[in-house]
Amino acid sequence: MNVGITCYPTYGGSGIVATELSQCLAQRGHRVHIISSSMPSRLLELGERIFFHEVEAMAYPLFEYVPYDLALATKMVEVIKRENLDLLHVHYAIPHAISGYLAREMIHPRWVPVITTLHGTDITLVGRDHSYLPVTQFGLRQSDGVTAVSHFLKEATLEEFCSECDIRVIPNFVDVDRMQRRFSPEIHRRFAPRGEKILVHLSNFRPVKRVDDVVRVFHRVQQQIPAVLLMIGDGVERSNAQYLASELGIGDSVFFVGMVDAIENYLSVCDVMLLPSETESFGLAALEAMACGVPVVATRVGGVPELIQEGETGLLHPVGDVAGMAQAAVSLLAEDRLRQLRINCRERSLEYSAQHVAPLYEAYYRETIEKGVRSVRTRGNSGTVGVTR
Ligand code: GMT
Repeated sequence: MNVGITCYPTYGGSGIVATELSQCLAQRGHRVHIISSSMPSRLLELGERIFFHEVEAMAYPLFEYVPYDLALATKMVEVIKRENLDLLHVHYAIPHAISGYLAREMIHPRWVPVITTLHGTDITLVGRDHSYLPVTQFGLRQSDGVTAVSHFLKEATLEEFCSECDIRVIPNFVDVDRMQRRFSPEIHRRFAPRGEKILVHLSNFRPVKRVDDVVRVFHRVQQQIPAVLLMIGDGVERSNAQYLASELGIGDSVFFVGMVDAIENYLSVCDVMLLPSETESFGLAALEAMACGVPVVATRVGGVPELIQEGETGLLHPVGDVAGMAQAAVSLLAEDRLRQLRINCRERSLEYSAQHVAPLYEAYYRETIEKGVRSVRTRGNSGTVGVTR
């Protein structure tokens, strides 16, 4: 197949999933065209079957905001026509589903299906805001296929956005060959020279991640056992978290390493991940940690309980339960328990391997194309309607 993929290129779960999927599809023989504002941060390299098309959105003094969604739709049309795409797959509904819809209408009477993958905050946070809700609903209804990364997200979407939408759950996945525990004594020594336990948090440091809670949980843990905290990623809440760590007198034990390329090298030296989010539709960072044998202390929100099995691969607590999460982390860090948890985590992550999940997307692509071709035929090539149950 010849597939167009659109995503946010920045450090965030939806962009990571889209990029990993692109690489996977290319390895499986498809031609993949990434259409985005810049090269996705996780894209390791372009290859024979993977191409990048940059969206150039012209600024003009009249525009207070550059109309990126229109420039994206225009680029989509250009790529569909020039590269003869079979399908457009957009990640994160806002505004990508709308740009995809516009592109599909602009190429009429030709037709390519648009599949929208919902990642979480496009429904649970941003999409829910009245300034975006009707247009997000419209984008979903007009998509030829909609997928969600967890059952939680599917149900939330059906309930609040589109009760008649037919949504396929295709979970997030991880490249289990790349993401695996390869312990580096050098990296371990750099952060834990006295053999301290290493707790880790990995995110885009948005308010929804409750990064302050990470620091507060760690503060309690290190009062009980020698430990350090590795903060991987970057975002608006980083400086607040840094300030809090120094206020609590633990600044020297908290390492903010920013965005790093090979996160598996860092995760491989860690003992427990902290993910105290307000909401989390899936929790890709948790899956990546698990693939590297790291159990997770998280909040019991959204799709997290679908991934993390209580007591087997981690422990879950209510949002804001700093004391509970600290106790949970201490209990997981007991050496005997940790050994078994590491094995469980790795085993669980194998159920979410790219080898398992990429074929689900492929099958869905084929189904959607086939369904669309049929519907175009029956409607005399007059375009498609949105997918309904
Ligand atoms: O972080 C966001 O605001 C959006 C998105 C992203 O791009 O990181 O995160 C969501 O998508 C990830 C990939 O599917 C999921 O693993 C995250 O759970 C989800 N974030 C939230 O629901 C907060």
